[in-house]
Amino acid sequence: QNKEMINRGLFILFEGVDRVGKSTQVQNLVKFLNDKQLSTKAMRFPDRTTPIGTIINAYLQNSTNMDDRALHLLFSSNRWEAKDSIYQALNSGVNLVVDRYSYSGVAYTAAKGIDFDWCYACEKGLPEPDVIIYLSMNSEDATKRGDFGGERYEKLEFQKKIKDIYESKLMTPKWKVVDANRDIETISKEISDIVNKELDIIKNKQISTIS
Ligand code: 2DT
Ligand code: MG
Repeated sequence: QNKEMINRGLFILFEGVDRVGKSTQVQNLVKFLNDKQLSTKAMRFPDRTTPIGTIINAYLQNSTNMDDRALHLLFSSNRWEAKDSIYQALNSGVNLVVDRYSYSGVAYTAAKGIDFDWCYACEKGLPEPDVIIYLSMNSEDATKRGDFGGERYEKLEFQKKIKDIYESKLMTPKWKVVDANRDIETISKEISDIVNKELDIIKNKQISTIS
């Protein structure tokens, strides 16, 4: 009976290519919400701490090779294995701020030339984010940022393909596009304004699934 009195948590997702500042903005939003006494947790995909995540990590760090579709299914499994804990958090009123999810999965594998619908199929049925914040930036500028180039996918031409798939095939009018080529505080302020608005609208809606 107590359960009905708890508003469910919001599922807030950050998407975008490498080095646009997703992790920084996730941290800032988690802090912003917790400071408002709204219990909030960060989550990220791939979750490299699970057995499946360990295999993914080895691939990303170039220490193993793998068939592209086999790898894609591992990234997807890495979300399916988190499904119960996602529902558990949201249903107990905890907001989740998530760094990458199904849309990264589709964009990165489809950018290798693998059929878009095939890539999307294994995501269907996963809990769907309430808010998707897409950090947008010119690929040349993103690739010049610190630390770029260390992992498998961090090559300019590939990053451009990923950006194109996000923007021409995945993005819907529901996505909030945020210009990531500004200072951190300006971006954080825009994002917290967006989330503040969504908090009231969404908290009474049921969690949907990706279809
Ligand atoms: P980070 O740099 O954010 O740790 O991501 N990726 C991610 C995929 O190819 N498929 C997926 O499903 C996900 C979630 C994006 C590591 C890299 O893994 C890519 C960059
Ligand atoms: Mg990375």
